[in-house]
Amino acid sequence: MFIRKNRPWQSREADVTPKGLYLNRRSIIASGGALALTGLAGCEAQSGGSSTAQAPAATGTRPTSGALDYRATDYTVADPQTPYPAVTGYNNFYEFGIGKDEPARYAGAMTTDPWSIEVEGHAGRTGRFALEDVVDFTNLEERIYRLRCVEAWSMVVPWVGVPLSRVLASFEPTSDARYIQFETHLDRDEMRGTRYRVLDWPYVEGLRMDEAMNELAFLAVGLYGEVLPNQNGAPVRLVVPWKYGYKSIKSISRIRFVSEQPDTSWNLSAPHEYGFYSNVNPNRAHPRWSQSSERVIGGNVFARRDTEMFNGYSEQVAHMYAGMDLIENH
Ligand SMILES: Nc1nc2c(c(=O)[nH]1)N[C@H]1C(S)=C(S)[C@@H](COP(=O)(O)O)O[C@H]1N2
Ligand SMILES: [Mo]
Repeated sequence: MFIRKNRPWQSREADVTPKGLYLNRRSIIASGGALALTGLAGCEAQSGGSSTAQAPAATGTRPTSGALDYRATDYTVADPQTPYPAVTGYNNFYEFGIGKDEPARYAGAMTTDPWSIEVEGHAGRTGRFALEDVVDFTNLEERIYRLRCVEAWSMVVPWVGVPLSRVLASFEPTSDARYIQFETHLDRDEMRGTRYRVLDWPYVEGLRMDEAMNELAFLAVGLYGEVLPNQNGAPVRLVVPWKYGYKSIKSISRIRFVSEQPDTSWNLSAPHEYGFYSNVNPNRAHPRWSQSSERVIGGNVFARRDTEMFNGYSEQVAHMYAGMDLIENH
């Protein structure tokens, strides 16, 4: 179905695209006070552990490599899927470095088995759950979604996973749970990028409860029909296709049901540039570049397309923001 050897796309991109054409966030690191490269912060590393609690609707087993069983769905787009070498070779996962090629080179060091998720806050079922007790690997589906990075590039990725709403409901959130915060695993030894304070680790993200329960919000455990590669956020990551890519937090190890709008990593680091909502919006330029179009990764180096409101998912999500000023609430 796809060719992995030689990484044809990767070499083409690296060799041909002039450096100055990249839109990225490295300039923040050079200029941002909060982002000084001051080394280790002394946080205690977390580690996976055994399950002590059992969530409903999961079978307790999961494959850790190779093909997954899943079914197709109607969630797809007209544009071609981004080739596998690009999806798995051009990544943002700052815990492994800020270069696009660094996650593929270094994320293999991350231990993903065993994996557990700590569930906290306003929910009936809290505690530490093994991943295989949170996600039912016998009931996976494929969703082909657009991914739009705030850096003005995009991909189309065939994810495999489960609706986020199903997983969240299994924890029986109470009426005080108005937002959800997600946290990425943090292991200072295995995640070499975390020795630099480019962000305040661990990486955190969040959604309003209705956003989290929206039909499009997805928890991915695979792509292209196989177990998620580490660089794409193994063993479980969020996919929120109508928001900029940084909302789709990788390698989730903690879920908090909270009543107030939670901290999110990019908002903490540069609030003027990255808001809590981060809905894809071609009408709101990033302070340092336009968001009206995007570079299509994986094909012709110069291929571009117009960016769509909510990344093309208005029909499913626009109602959640009725009456809101989406420039102010960016
Ligand atoms: N923990 C964590 N999650 C993360 C990031 C990160 O640096 N750390 N980068 C985000 C950004 S900016 C994007 S565009 C997507 C990229 O996902 P992909 O590499 O699977 O395409 O992951 C998001 N999730
Ligand atoms: Mo991104």
